[in-house]
Amino acid sequence: SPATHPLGATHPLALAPVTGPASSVDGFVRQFLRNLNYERGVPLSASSVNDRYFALAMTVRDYLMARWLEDLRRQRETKPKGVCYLSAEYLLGRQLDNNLLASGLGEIATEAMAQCGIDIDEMRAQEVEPGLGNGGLGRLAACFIDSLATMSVPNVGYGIRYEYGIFRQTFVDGQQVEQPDAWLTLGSPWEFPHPEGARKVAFGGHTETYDDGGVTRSRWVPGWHVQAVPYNYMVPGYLNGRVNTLRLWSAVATDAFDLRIFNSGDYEEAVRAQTFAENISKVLYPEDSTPQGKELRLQQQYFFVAASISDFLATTLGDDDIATLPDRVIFQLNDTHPVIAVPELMRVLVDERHLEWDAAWEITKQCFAYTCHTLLPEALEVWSVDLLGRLLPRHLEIIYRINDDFLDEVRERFGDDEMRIRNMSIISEFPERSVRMAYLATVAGSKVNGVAELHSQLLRDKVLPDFNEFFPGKFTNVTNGITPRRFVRLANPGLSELITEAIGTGWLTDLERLRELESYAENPDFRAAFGEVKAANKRRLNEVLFERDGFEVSDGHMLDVMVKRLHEYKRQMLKVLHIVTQYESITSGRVEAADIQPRTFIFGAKAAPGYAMAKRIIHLVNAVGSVVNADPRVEGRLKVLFPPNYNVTLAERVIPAADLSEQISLAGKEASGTGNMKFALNGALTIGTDDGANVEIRELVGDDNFFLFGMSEPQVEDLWAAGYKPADFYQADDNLRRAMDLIASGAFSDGDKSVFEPIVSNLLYDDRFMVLADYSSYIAAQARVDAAYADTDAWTRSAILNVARCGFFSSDRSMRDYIDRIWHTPPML
Ligand code: T68
Repeated sequence: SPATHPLGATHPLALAPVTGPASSVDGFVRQFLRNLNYERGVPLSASSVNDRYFALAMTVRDYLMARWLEDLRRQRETKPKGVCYLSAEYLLGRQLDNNLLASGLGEIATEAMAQCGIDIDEMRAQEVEPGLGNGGLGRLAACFIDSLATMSVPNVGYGIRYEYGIFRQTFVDGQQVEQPDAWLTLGSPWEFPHPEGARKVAFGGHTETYDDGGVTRSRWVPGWHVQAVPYNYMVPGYLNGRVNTLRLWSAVATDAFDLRIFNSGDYEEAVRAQTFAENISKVLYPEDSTPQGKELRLQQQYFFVAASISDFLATTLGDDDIATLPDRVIFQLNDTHPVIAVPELMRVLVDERHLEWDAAWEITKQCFAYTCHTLLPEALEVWSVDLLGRLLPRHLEIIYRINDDFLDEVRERFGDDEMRIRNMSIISEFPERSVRMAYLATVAGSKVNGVAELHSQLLRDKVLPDFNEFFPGKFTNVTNGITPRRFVRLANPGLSELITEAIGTGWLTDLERLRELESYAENPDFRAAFGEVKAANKRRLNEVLFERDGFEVSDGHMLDVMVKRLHEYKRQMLKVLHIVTQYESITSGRVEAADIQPRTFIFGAKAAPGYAMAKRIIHLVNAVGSVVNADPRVEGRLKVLFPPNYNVTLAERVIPAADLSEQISLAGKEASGTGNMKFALNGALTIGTDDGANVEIRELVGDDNFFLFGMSEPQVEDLWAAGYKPADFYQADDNLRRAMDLIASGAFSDGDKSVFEPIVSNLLYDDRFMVLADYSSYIAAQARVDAAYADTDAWTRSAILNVARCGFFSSDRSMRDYIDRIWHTPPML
């Protein structure tokens, strides 16, 4: 009866565990054809590549389904504490290979496809990667949910199902032109829409007070609503039978909204309203460091966190006592983008669940923790009180109350130190009254963490020192990590096989075991095999670059790679100056081409569409590349390649092929970096500054296996304090002057001096990120690279040691740190 079957599963067959298809090639083929016929509605003989890709993906899904349903059932039953990761971005990369790997179906699927006369590679290529993130922060979220599933920790990743992800980058005459990323055009086989699970999200309107049995209370009278429709994605753990959920929200107009306008007879307005609502999840903002304070972005932020909290309370907490919330969930705030969740939970607890303010605040404080990903002041998000009050009037009231209570406590502790009060206030008064989201997150969060040791230390000492003093023990560090499943096993099958041959299996879920490779660095046979893997990876990269961009890459070159977002603080310009220096010294006859190591420089970088200087630098890289690549005087010695549209899929090819990893940000500016970890784990040596996680990489691999250059963070501070004059460095260094002058002369712009003049004068007279100050040290380090690369055996030895000593950078270890220090969410075994 329905009473004994609360889910209404009254048929005995519905109570039996779900079983997947048979784990055999035959079973796979049968299910694949079934999906092709019954889900796609086509016979194999008339199927398109997309049909077959869909049917294959659905078949993989079918194998994972039983686990997914079983994990959800067990969770409903045992009510463990879980992690709700709140992130505006998930840069997932392609799913097919990852899910084949996690389910252990790789070989069966390949054989099954072969038996159907299908090349599985063709279907791999069919998948459009969901680029729902800008860069490091979004990719980190994707690595974290992979690790949580692999460690069997209950987790839901909450985010936004952008209809358009990060723009597709093209180059026209060497300049970046953005194209929309219509990743859903052919559909996605990985998503499960649940329109019936939609949550209603309110916006606008005003607040009013009312009398609640003698107590005056405030409540929100919203002006408009949208529906948030969840799309679920499987997040399978690696070969452990665990499947977690990623739940991304899509915005649609509410019925009520439509109906009201429909009744007024204004059809056009009804359609406009629909479009207005759907705009909320239309497109990912491509700014990775300078939030523009756009209203739509705040709408996106509130939209997804309001839906997520409401969803968690309805589907997971259910009828349980709201006071138990901290025993059931920790909401991890991935940067400040989801921080509006703090006043939202307070609103739900106080206004909807009628808790007293103090009781609600006690619960809220325990339910949140905050990760900061930046040190750049311009990246610290603020929302004008004006805008926030218009869009979320009740939340603004709540923020004011949180701030009042907090500043009262500050006064109690430190006395009426008005300077300090102003510095710590969640509300800043200049240049306009606004809410500092990082401060709100710090006050509310049970913990605040930076993403590498140096970053966390600078957060404590420089960015939020007053808060560190006020909240002893609140600040902590969790150094970032990357998933070895995607970035070693899938991206570098050759190296993975070699590692397994040497040290056996197990390292993919216990990456510190790579230490066992250390002794192999001394083994000539192993070194030869390692070198062969690198060479094969270069050939694999060349194939892709030829196919996608028509590039022809020379064999036997050192591959020197700088791939990351284009930002002045990351200093792609330093790399350009190095290339121009080499080019100039050869073409002017001061250096013999034969005396330098043949190198191919590879760049990958998207610039925020509104970031003019970043776009100019892209133009310059392409311009330098055109000239260098066409000049017979450096042929076979220097080559510059800049494949457009660097994304996760390309990263998986480029990184395993690299010899040299460029991590050259100004010390104190890169919070962590994660590309740096991917390169080291794939056997590239790093040339880098003492910044972000580079510091930890160098400590682990040792100074002999890392090319350090540049000022340290304290030296940077000192030079600033002393009054930095970049022109002095220009005057003092002949090589630097020649390189800058060559750019200024129009040599890379058909004689037109104006094209790159803004770059040159910016470096000479401003140079916020001290490119010129670090130039000579960088050039000297590059000379050491050249010399080291000439000794192939020694280089390979260093590369092996990089792999062996970087197991620490597994995102499994990051997750363990979060669990031990912040979340306290044991695995469900
Ligand atoms: C990056 N931040 C850090 N931000 O720059 C990098 N920002 O050092 C670190 O390794 C990584 O986070 C992971 O911790 C970002 O990627 C963004 O993408 C971003 C997006 C929107 C708004 C602000």
